[in-house]
Amino acid sequence: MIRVEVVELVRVRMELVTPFRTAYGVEHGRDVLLVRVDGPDGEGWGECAALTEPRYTAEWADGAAAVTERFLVPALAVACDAGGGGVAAVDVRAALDGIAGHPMAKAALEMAVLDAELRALGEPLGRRLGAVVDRVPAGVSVGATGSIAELCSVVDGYVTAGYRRVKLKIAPGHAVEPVRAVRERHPALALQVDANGSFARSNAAAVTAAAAELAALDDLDLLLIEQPLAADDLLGHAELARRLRTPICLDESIVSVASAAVALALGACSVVNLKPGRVGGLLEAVRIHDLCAAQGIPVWCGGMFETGIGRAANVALAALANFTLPGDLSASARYYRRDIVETPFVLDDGYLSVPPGPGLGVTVDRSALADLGASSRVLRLR
Ligand code: NPG
Repeated sequence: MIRVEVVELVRVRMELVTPFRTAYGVEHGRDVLLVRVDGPDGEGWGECAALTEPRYTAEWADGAAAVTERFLVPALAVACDAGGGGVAAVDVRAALDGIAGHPMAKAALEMAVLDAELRALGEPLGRRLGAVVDRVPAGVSVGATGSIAELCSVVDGYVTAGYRRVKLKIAPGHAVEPVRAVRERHPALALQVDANGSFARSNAAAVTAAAAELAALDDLDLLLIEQPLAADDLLGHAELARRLRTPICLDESIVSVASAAVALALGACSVVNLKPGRVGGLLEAVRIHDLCAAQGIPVWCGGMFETGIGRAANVALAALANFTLPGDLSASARYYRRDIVETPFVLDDGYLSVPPGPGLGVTVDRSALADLGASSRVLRLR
């Protein structure tokens, strides 16, 4: 329980060190939305995973900032008034769910309250979530490249840097040849692919067409094939899972514990990519982790090019027992020339350390935010 008197919305544009191409388009950087809560018990930070445009899901950074200011902060204020001026992190999601949707915006606010609560208690986030390790294996997601030679060169660089798992983007017509080239170059590398739903088609032939092309991946010893079909096509994924040997993993389809339970019941996936923002918060992510653990379904932590703030939350989450596969958890330098936390994430023998300090365990570098031209809106709750 912490008393919240102020919510600050911080916006900052951060350019990626290299543009990142997916089926959604090319990401050159992020218009980051950070949320800071403050009050007599101290402050806490959260990061919103929404990107600049609503292409991955329906959320986007400006929309998340607007819904936070106009609806979520007032809802938090009502919860604080009911709680004698304070709110417990476990109650934030319920307090916000009178507003429909906007899971990434809600997740950022919950993260900020959780960070503040834990800092006040001197408790690390990992411990609160149930972490069982103090470091997690670093994985890297590689955007689509112009040529196979370029792709192999990029992968070589990450393998040399020590990354323990590589994820490649695939799409119809660009699924097998690039992946086979990387596999031939790195026979023992932990390798997986992500289609971001690009094999989806409007007709029932989607599964047949996808299976025809993706079947060739079954000989490449991949960890998984992520989200080949549309986010809402659970039956299609279940049919595809019956036709392929490589495990199917879902990302965009899994938006809550309830949707995870349906996906597992239908056999739509046998691995789950967990992203706190996509599912509406770290605490919902833990509930999905627990559901999957009970059914023997491994999970791993996905990424949305987070800054050191969101990455600290992801690394703590990825330290839970059923995160048995490396996540899209890379060093700060893989994303940004300069991170906005005082201790950027660096690879150590292919691992990222879970920050040991209270709360997120990172300190926001406000001078870096100022240098990057960050803007701020301070909202008073009372
Ligand atoms: O390393 O944080 C990271 C990025 C990981 O590939 C990554 N994100 O499909 O999960 C994804 C992908 C992505 C999502 C890319 C949305 C672009 C938009």
